[in-house]
Amino acid sequence: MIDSARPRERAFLIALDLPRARFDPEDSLDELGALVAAAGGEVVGRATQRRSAPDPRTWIGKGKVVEVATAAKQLRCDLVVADEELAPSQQRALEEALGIRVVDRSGVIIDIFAKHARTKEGRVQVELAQLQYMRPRLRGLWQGLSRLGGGVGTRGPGESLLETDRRVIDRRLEDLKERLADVQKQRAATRRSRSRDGLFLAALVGYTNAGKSTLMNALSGADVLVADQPFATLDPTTRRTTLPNGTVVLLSDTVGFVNKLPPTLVAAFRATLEELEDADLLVQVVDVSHPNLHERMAVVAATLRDLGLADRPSLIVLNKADALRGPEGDAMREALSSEFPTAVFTSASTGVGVDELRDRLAAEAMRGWRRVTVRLPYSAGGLVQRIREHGNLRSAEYGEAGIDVDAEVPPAFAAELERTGSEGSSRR
Ligand SMILES: Nc1nc2c(ncn2[C@@H]2O[C@H](COP(=O)(O)OP(=O)(O)OP(=O)(O)O)[C@@H](O)[C@H]2O)c(=O)[nH]1
Ligand SMILES: [Mg+2]
Repeated sequence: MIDSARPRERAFLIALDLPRARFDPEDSLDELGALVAAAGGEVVGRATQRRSAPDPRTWIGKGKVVEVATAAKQLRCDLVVADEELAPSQQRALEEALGIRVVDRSGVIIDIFAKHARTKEGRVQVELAQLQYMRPRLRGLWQGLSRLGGGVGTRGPGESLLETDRRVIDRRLEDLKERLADVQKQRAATRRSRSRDGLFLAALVGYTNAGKSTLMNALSGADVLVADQPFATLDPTTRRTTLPNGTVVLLSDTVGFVNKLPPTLVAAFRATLEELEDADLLVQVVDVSHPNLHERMAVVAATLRDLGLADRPSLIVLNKADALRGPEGDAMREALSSEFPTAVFTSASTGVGVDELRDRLAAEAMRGWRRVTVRLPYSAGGLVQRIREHGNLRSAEYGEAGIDVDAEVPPAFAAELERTGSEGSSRR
């Protein structure tokens, strides 16, 4: 939607100031500006309009249309970007009224995803979202083309051409959905084998650019991409890591959230987000250096609710704590400590607080573990190694009658050990 192959397209941003909006419109426009920049555009102007509701036809009101059209012309803009997903008819009407190409927030976000998708799965998901988004907007796209006066459709395309395109898109959508279903099957298989392994899974979630990937690297020695831009991570990564008490856990890094995440993207990335369904713990990473951190936390909470994950145990990590400097920073730190008494402060990029986070993860992983003392037959000696990996082996004594084991392990594993061994046969 934003052509990143050409010199940076000049964008004029518009937002509505509606009652009960989660973000202040100026803050939301700042964020939209960052999104437009990540998509390859350059912001040259912006405007907001206070309204009780969007104009059903052109989203912004009549007077504002004239104002924006004049400003955009003066600033030699290539496009106007609306800070909300517009109905296809609104987008068309606004384009006509302004006489300039109109892109909406969803279009920009989908663009960034398309730019950043690396794996086959990521590409399939993005294309699916793109086509679903574009399909009802085809007519507008065609009109845009004909206005450019290019060879195709200078006389305006016939409805039949549009129909052909819809059919092509529908066929492609079917194809993509099938491929995604295959991917989902594979994922489910991996998940099943992992759950058999019984490892504790902690998933890093949070607003985009909060530092999830940096934290993933700091905690697990992984080497996932870190970048100061929205949606650097699209494809989930899972790594095993050993915590201070010897516990092995899985850590999972995944796509970040943003305010007004396009519904077609959420649907298409369901497979990726399903990774979160298995998580024993959601590690909510918050960027404390951002002025809108509370609004962003509310977006994350709402997104988790939409994904059915509101009740999952979670641990709040207040990241980028190195940015809290001076008296103001100290006051902020204090306020956050009392607001989130169980949260951990970290600086993923300098490593401060990461050890404490490791300890907290270990404690979370051990919550609900049971202490078992059993005598295992030598034929089940392999279990001792598994205890080392998945639990805490306090002692193992190799006697004539078997191995006397004293350990703390996850409940399911405890039951398995008790079935295999003879109970209470060890000392104490
Ligand atoms: N000052 C400071 N910067 C940090 C810290 N942690 C991460 N960053 C920076 O924040 C930016 C985003 O970091 P990422 O780890 O890519 O963030 P993310 O949450 O994975 O972002 P997405 O994958 O895009 O959703 C990068 O420029 C990091 O270097 C921190 O503790 N302090
Ligand atoms: Mg990331």
